[in-house]
Amino acid sequence: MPNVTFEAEPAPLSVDLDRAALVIIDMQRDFLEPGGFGEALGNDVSRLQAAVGPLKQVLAAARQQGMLVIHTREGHRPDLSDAPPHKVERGDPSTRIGAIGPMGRILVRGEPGHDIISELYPLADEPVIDKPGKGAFYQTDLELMLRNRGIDTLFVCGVTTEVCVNTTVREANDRGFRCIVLSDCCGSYFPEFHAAGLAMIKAQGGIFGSVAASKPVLNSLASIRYPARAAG
Ligand code: TIU
Repeated sequence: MPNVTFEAEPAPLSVDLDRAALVIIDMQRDFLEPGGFGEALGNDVSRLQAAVGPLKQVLAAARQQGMLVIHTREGHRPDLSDAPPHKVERGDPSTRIGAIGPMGRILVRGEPGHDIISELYPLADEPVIDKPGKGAFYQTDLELMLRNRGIDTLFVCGVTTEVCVNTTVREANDRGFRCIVLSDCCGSYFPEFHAAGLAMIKAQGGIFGSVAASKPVLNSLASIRYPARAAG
């Protein structure tokens, strides 16, 4: 596959698509719909919806290019044995992790609220990483999967910008992966944290990675011309 080049901050990038993956962080009903973990934390979950449309387009383009697509979900085993007590004990007991909400038990694997929203639902051959923490590398086999496929660059999208996206990017950066965060494909309950989360990644010459809008990346992907196949 050819390289794609596009505008990004702090500097334009050229990426070898054979070595790139799209990593979609925690686009789960528990974060985006009423009655889940995000709302239990006191947030207006509708603020995350803006990322869905652009992310849908990026997901379609990545699939068309045959790029590796990985989805993550934050959540815990039904017995909560992998949930740190200090994480579980936060907030009102009726809305804590494991409590029963309108979409099933909050942030528990296998419950409707834990699953990925229908608009971005994984295909059967796309790995889904179930993670107990904010970062996608902590206590998961994500790094092994990426190394096995020779991936060195991650396009990172999802929610929330300053929590699970930022934590994952920092983990990836320390492991030697280049991260490109697609700004309009991420979302936060707090607009100011979204802006600060992106600013922290690209500051100081790209201390954790790069930030790009989805449009230039999509345009660059769409401009790829493959050599015509020989007839017969
Ligand atoms: N609360 C918040 O902003 N985020 C999380 O708890 N998890 C993720 O970001 N996925």
